[in-house]
Amino acid sequence: MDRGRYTCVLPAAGPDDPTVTAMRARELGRKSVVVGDRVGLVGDTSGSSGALARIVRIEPRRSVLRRTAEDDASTAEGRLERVVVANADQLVIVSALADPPPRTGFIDRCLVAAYDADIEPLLCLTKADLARPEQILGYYTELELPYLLIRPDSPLDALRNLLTSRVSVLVGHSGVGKSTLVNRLVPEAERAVGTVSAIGRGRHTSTSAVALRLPALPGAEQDPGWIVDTPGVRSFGLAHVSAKSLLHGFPDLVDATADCPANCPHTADEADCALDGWVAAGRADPRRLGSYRRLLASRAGETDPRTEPDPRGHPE
Ligand SMILES: Nc1nc2c(ncn2[C@@H]2O[C@H](COP(=O)(O)OP(=O)(O)O)[C@@H](O)[C@H]2O)c(=O)[nH]1
Ligand SMILES: [Mg+2]
Ligand SMILES: [Zn+2]
Repeated sequence: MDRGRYTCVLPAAGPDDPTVTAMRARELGRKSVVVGDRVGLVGDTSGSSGALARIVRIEPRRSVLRRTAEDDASTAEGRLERVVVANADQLVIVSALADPPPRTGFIDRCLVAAYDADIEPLLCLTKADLARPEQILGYYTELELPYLLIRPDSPLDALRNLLTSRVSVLVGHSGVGKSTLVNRLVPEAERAVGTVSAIGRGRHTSTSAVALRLPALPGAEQDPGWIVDTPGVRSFGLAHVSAKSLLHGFPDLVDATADCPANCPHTADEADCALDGWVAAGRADPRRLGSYRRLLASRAGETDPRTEPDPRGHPE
C-alpha cells in the first residue's frame, strides 16, 4: 500500500505475478484493507500502466494479527488497535543471539499475539555465528517452540521448508538481521540492510508491511509461500488481548490455573494463585511466570512496556 493505492496480485498468478493497482471503493465504508487481505476488484483490472481498479469487497479473514499502540486499554493510544496482517499462517519471530541480545520480553509478547491470532509461532535465532543459543532455548524448553538457528553462511533449506505454501509474517527488533534474511530468501526484494525504518516520523505513522512472494524451489510444484516484512512494527501492544487470552501465550503455565480459585487474577499478590506453587515445583520456569505477570501488570498500566526489564538469565 502506498498513498491509498494498493497493489493486488491476481489469483492463480504464476511467479511473474501480474499485479493490479487499486484503490478502496466507497462501498467498503470504514473497513480498512490490510496486507494479506483477499479482495474483490472491479473496474480496470488489466494491470496495464495507469490502470486503476477499485476494491469493493474484503473476503472473510482466516486470521487477523493485531497490535495496539500500547498495552493499557484505558488510554487513547491503548485503544488504537491496528490489524497488522490478515490471513497469515505463521509468525516468524526474528531474534539475534547477540548484537542486539535476545529480549525474552519481546518474544513473549509476540507469542501472545501469535496465539491470540491463532497463528503458529516460529523462533528464528539469527547471528548464531556470534553466540550460543542454550540460554534462550532453555527459557522456552517447556513450550516446544519450533526454532531455527541462522548464521550468515548456513543454508536456509529448513526455513524455506517451513515457509512453503504459507503466509509468514516476520517480526523483530531493528538490527536483528531481518532485512538480511529477507534478502537471502527473496534476492529481488533488495531490502536495505543496516538501516532503521520509520525513524523520525510521527508516532502514528509506520512503514507499512509488505508481502513478498518467495521464489519457487527448483522442481517443486508447491506454492513457495509469502513472507510479510513489517519494518514499522517494533512491538506488540496487547491492550486488545483479554487477561484470559494473555495466558494462551504461556502454554507452559496454563495447566496450573486449573487449581486457582475462581476468577483468580494470577497476580503476585494473590496468595492462593496456583502459579506460584507450579513454578516452585519446577513445572515451569520462574522467569516465564515473571514475564506473564509483567505483561498482566503492563496491561493494567502499571509499568511502561518500553522499559520492561530484560529477564534474560536473571531470576526474578
Ligand atoms: N554476524 C552476523 N551479522 C549479521 C547477521 N545477519 C545480519 N547481520 C548484520 O546485522 C546488521 C543488521 O542487519 P539488518 O538485516 O539490517 O537487520 P534488521 O534491522 O533486522 O533489518 C547488519 O550489519 C548485518 O550485516 C548474522 O547472521 N551474523
Ligand atoms: Mg531492516
Ligand atoms: Zn491464579
